[in-house]
Amino acid sequence: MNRLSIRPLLARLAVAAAIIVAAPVEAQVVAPSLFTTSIHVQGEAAGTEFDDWTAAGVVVVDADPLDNPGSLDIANVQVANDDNFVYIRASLHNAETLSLANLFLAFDTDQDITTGFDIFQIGELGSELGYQTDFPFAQHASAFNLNLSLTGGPLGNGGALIYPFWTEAGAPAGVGMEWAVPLDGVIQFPPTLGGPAPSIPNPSFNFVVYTTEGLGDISSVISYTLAEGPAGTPGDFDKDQDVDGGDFLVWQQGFGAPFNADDLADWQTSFGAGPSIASVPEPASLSIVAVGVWGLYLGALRTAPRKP
Ligand SMILES: [Ca+2]
Ligand SMILES: [Ca+2]
Ligand SMILES: [Ca+2]
Ligand SMILES: [Ca+2]
Repeated sequence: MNRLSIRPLLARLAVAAAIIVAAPVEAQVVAPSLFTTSIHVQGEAAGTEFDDWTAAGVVVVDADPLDNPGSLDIANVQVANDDNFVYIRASLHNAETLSLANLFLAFDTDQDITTGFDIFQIGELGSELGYQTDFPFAQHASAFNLNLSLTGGPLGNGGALIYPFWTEAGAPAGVGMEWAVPLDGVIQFPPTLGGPAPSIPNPSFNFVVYTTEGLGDISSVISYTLAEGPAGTPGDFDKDQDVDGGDFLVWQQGFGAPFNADDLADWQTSFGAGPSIASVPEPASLSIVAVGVWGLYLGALRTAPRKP
């Protein structure tokens, strides 16, 4: 992953902000929540990379006008999610392939314009989390980029999967981009700012897609609420379609939060459900930390159906 310096952008943002006298009010739109496991970012056959959006039935939530000819000109924005990512696609009006190095996302993760960075001073988005292509950065009311590291996500640094992506030849280029923004990113806030916190801490957030063209091209403020996936088998805590010893380990590690005794009862009831039964963990492999848990576990084994 290539990391761009944000410093030049800061300067350009300052210029863009300075020339804005009366910022037009951006439209605000609410995107329908859509849970789908059919969106893929990277690894798709050449020429089909964006077909998944249509196949998954993701509607265009914002149709930005052709208002910035000659440079990046945002057109349609779509959004959906699964358990691991929020997926965003932005298409461009441009017909020719352009560098996408200056394509950005900004997330107002608490839907509060008084917290976070006011992108282009439109006064409708206080962004706590930004992405320049795939590169994440934390924002603050007083700072476009807090220069804090992130963890989590498939890249380990909170970075998004993107298509097109950076190559040794340079910046991603094309006429649109799709992002898979990880939902398990963590911003390494210092203790003075409360310590590490999820990069997307709430199920509902607002976001925009923008470029360095200032208000010449920015999407509407899009509100989105993460959709929950279809209910699986109770007790399938690791969501691998079965209820087995692996789920017990997940429950054990999450005992107190997010899991409680009721969840263990689900696990007991459903134990053995699913297409395959992994081996039940041996006592020696478990680190039982909660008093009484082991007894519940043994109780479950006595009552649960066993497969040979
Ligand atoms: Ca795709
Ligand atoms: Ca546009
Ligand atoms: Ca905010
Ligand atoms: Ca499972």
